[in-house]
Amino acid sequence: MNASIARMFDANANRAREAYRVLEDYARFALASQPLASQIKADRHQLAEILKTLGLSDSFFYRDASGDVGIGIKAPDELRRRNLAEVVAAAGKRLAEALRVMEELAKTMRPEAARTLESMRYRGYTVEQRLLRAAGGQQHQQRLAAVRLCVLLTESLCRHPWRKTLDALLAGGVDCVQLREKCWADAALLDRARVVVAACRAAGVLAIVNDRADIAVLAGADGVHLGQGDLPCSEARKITGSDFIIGVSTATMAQGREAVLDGASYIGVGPMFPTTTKPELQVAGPAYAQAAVAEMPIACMAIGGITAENIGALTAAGVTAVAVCSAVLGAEDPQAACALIKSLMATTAPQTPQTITGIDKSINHSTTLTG
Ligand code: TZP
Ligand code: MG
Repeated sequence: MNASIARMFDANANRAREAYRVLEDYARFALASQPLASQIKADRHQLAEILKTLGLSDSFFYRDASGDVGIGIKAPDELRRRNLAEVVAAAGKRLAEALRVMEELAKTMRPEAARTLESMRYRGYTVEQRLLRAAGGQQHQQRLAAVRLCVLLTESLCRHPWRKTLDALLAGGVDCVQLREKCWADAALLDRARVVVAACRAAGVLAIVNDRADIAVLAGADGVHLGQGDLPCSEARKITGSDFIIGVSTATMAQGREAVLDGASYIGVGPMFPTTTKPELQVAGPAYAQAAVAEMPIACMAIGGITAENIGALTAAGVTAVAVCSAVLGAEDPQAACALIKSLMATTAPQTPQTITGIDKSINHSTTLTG
């Protein structure tokens, strides 16, 4: 046994084991994700097997911590982690580095072991990405679970000037504003989005842009809302990153499930009732909302033709969040219309998003991640 190789292997096996432990504990205790935790545990055990096949199980005999010249060398960022997501990211990076070093060393011994270490490194990237995505998703779920009323803001549907209307929504207790201007030029949409985002941020209200992930990101919005014909959620995430709300319109359970697996933060469910705002759509009805709320592990926002008069059918179906357009924008008093809908929603219990355990089905897929 080459002592230098054994010593390097020992150091990097320790690094990898520690990193696996951090990731595993995060999956287990923070996310309660059984599939992710067991995947990480399986890889940790596979590392022990590799060490065995390379005859390195006892490499700790070569350990010499007191003679390690690198022990006092510290980078300034090593002691700084702002949140759990940064702890996970640091562990993911350490894992990849350690596996890469072992992979190179294994090439001098058994190329098959090097290949296995390489595939473990790639699995590590995927697991880290999934953990971080789920971490971002958890924060979103908390904010989205508190949403009772989202208003879709379209200037042409406002009875009063749009800016006054926005102020009325904010004063009326809206929880989320979705800017929905379908045919505007990009520059005008970006300008409008920036104004809406600033006003919402000042009021502590979520701001979402319809259709356009690029404009949503540029405007500093909290999220983007996508229809069935827009960018798929997993593609939009390449623009927005994981720390961004993505809502997806759905009209059936199949579309709802697909949106969840594609990484949506919430789904719009509808239309609940006939609507003049989007008359071409077939009504999905409160039965769909009821089924979606019962099954989906993410927030569900009922939408389409919702008014103070028909909202009772939705609250009775377990709906806790509604998205409304014409009933508020076209009201003589949009502030009062918001406040009324909010009060009708107030008696509903908060949505309790499930852990990601229930939707985390594609752990062995190397493609799209969920969470
Ligand atoms: N998606 C499904 S129904 C709908 C959208 C955008 C329209 C919602 O507007 P309204 O006026 O509240 O029916
Ligand atoms: Mg759209």
